[in-house]
Amino acid sequence: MTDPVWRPNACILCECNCGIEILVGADGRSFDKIRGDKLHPASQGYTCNKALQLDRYQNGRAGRVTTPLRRRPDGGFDEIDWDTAIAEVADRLGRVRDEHGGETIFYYGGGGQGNHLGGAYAPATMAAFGMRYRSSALAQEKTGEFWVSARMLGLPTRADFEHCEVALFVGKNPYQSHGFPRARAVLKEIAKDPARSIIVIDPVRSDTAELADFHLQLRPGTDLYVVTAIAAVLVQEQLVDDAWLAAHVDGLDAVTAVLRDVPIERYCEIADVPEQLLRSAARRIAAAGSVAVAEDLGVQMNRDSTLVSYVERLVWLLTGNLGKAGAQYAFSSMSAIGRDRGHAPGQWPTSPVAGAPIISGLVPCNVIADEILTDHPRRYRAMLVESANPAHSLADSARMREALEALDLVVVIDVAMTETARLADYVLPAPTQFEKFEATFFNFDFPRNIFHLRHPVLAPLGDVLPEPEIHARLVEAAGALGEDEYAPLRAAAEAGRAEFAEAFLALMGEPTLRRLGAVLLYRTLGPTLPNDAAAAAALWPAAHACAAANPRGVARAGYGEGLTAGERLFDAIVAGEHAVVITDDTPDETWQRLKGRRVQLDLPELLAEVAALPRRPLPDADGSWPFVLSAGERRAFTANTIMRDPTWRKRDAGGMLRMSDVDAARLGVAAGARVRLSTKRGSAEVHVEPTDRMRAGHISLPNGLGLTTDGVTTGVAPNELTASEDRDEWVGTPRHKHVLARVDVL
Ligand SMILES: Nc1nc2c(c(=O)[nH]1)N[C@H]1C(S)=C(S)[C@@H](COP(=O)(O)OP(=O)(O)OC[C@H]3O[C@@H](n4cnc5c(=O)[nH]c(N)nc54)[C@H](O)[C@@H]3O)O[C@H]1N2
Ligand SMILES: Nc1nc2c(c(=O)[nH]1)N[C@H]1C(S)=C(S)[C@@H](COP(=O)(O)OP(=O)(O)OC[C@H]3O[C@@H](n4cnc5c(=O)[nH]c(N)nc54)[C@H](O)[C@@H]3O)O[C@H]1N2
Ligand code: SF4
Ligand SMILES: [Mo]
Repeated sequence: MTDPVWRPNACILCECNCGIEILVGADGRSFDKIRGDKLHPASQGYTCNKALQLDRYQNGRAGRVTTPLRRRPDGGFDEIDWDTAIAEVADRLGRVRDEHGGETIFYYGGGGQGNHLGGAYAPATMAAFGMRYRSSALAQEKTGEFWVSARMLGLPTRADFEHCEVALFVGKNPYQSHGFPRARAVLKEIAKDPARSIIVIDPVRSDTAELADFHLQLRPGTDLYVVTAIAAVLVQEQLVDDAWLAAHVDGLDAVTAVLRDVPIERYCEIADVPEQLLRSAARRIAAAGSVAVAEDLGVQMNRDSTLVSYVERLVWLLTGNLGKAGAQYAFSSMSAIGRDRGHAPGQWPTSPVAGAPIISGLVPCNVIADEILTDHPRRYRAMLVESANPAHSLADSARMREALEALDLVVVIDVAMTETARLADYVLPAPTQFEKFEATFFNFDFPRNIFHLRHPVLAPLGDVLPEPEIHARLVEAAGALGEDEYAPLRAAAEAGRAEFAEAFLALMGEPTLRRLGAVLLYRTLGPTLPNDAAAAAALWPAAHACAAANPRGVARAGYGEGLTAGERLFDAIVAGEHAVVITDDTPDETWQRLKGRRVQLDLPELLAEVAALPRRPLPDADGSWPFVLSAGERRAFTANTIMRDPTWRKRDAGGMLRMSDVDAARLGVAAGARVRLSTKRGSAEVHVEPTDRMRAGHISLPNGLGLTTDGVTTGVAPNELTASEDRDEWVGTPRHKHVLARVDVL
């Protein structure tokens, strides 16, 4: 692979996964140049500043692990071979299962921003060892939104910013964090078009707010007052879309009754937002032909997060912004992410120790340590971590470390010696995302949705194994699958895809085999796939499920109809190195996906909270914690903990604490001054960046810093300062953006 050709792939640093082309150097390893891939159907050649730094992930001081490791009693690690690693890990997982039950082995992760293909094989490993409980980062951000969506609409939605008249961002800074294709370009297009508007609700004058026509720069943590006031303006000024509501929703009267009584002026005072500005923004939403809305961590990791997700949906539903161009839409998908059943509280499944709600199959991240650090008989005893760094990314890192140390066994599958891997008993090293087949399931675009199976662009370094192979070997070592199951399927696969489908479906009637299905496919269908793409085998049922669930969009994308459509879709995904369009929808497809269901506006428990809001006491000012800290802001050079080489940051190298220049002047600190930042949970030294973009009393730290590479730690790890009990009342998501704090000048 040393020919100097541009090889198509994707950026792995945020969920957009923009298509890129990489020019691999003559050494066969260095990324000499990276550019946007114009043929990519979603990103169309776009990248942001971060993609150009991907060589630092592949070849930088990234702390790569290139051979399996086993921890010694003294805390050091020994290199071991794969046969030993797999045999010992399977044996020790088996012992935990035999002594305490498989459900005490917890699975965490399954993919970062760019790699979900390996995680698609994890359910087989879970089945082989009787594992039941799992979680991932989604359970510290999106589960509130999933739950509210499931109950109101029965499915998740996204928004069409490219075609909207008005874009509304609630606690979301897409100029830096993206979240939809070509975000910076789309934002600039809206900003310069006098017929279109951007509305931003954010206490910070973020890069997105800089482009906004309406910036509601609220007091941190008061979003519930602001979104409720906006919804109330719609009702009280009779700006709701009555005809649309009559045709599509239930529960309007209950919602109207609550919103009619909302004291808008008082809520604006509480949030410190000018009432006229808020009313104008609400009127702009009502007058628009289409409104696209995104909420994100600024509210999802904050006070009242689930309630805000609910009321924010009321705002766009009251104005009829669903199922038309430029508004919210239901998307096609190759996975079931976020497609939950909308259990009412009391009916949802719960975690074994803390009794926390399990939404979308995920235990809330903030209770994981509680589920371990206890003498409860059902506590977790072991953990398998795949492509995640919970010792860094979950609330209260100190307690998380204690929890990991308390387990009988921790196994980490990663590319690097992360904060979590250092605490593991075994580290199983994987090829990087450019050394293997990889894909993500975070594609929710509309009207044309895509899927991208990325091919390896260089050879794996050292003695690493791709995740599907690791899972297959663990499943086999557990004795769950072997030649007895593989042989007949292999024979069928050699006879042809139709014969294979028949043989495979016959086996899937057996529930145990069904859960092992991904590995069965990998070992039997896998070897028949072109380009050695065995890892893509798990996409075969996914393609069929996508074709069955989205027949019109799949047909319009050119794959035909009926059973052959799934087969053709799969073949197209596997055939080339470029992303393919999987569905090509018409704007009304959302209504087909809703299948005639009416939208439920009245979620009684949540609406009762909104009704009670006027009587809710405001939090007392706490003189010992005068600041609100947002712990984990997305900036120009942050990318969760995927980039471990600190030199990738071209600006803000050490991750400054941003603070309003008013506070900086009051404290007498200049740019770059060192201060001590403390919360009830921890304290750290950090440099200050005074800015006129922040409100007095609000401070902000970047996410993904505080990583230790080559023994050097750069910046502050935000979760040294957060506490796991600071979480949402409903779904348990953390309040990382609202941590009470103190700043002492050094
Ligand atoms: N550059 C970069 N991009 C990324 C990532 C990255 O690490 N770096 N990570 C990716 C991931 S995993 C995710 S989940 C997304 C997250 O993307 P975002 O949610 O957009 O990112 P954040 O910067 O965490 O928070 C967004 C905004 O919330 C605001 N905020 C803080 N407090 C409040 C409040 O009280 N109310 C309101 N309304 N807003 C508030 C902040 O000022 C900030 O502008 O980004 C993705 N994209
Ligand atoms: N205080 C605070 N905490 C936060 C946030 C915040 O805003 N504030 N944000 C939260 C959010 S939204 C998120 S999404 C999480 C992110 O946190 P995590 O879900 O823990 O994941 P990442 O930091 O993205 O780390 C991904 C891991 O994958 C590894 N990796 C990279 N490529 C591969 C590969 O090919 N195979 C394998 N097996 N591993 C690979 C990387 O080395 C890294 O260890 O953090 C959360 N934590
Ligand atoms: S970090 Fe930038 S280039 Fe990479 S996927 Fe996200 S938006 Fe695209
Ligand atoms: Mo995230």
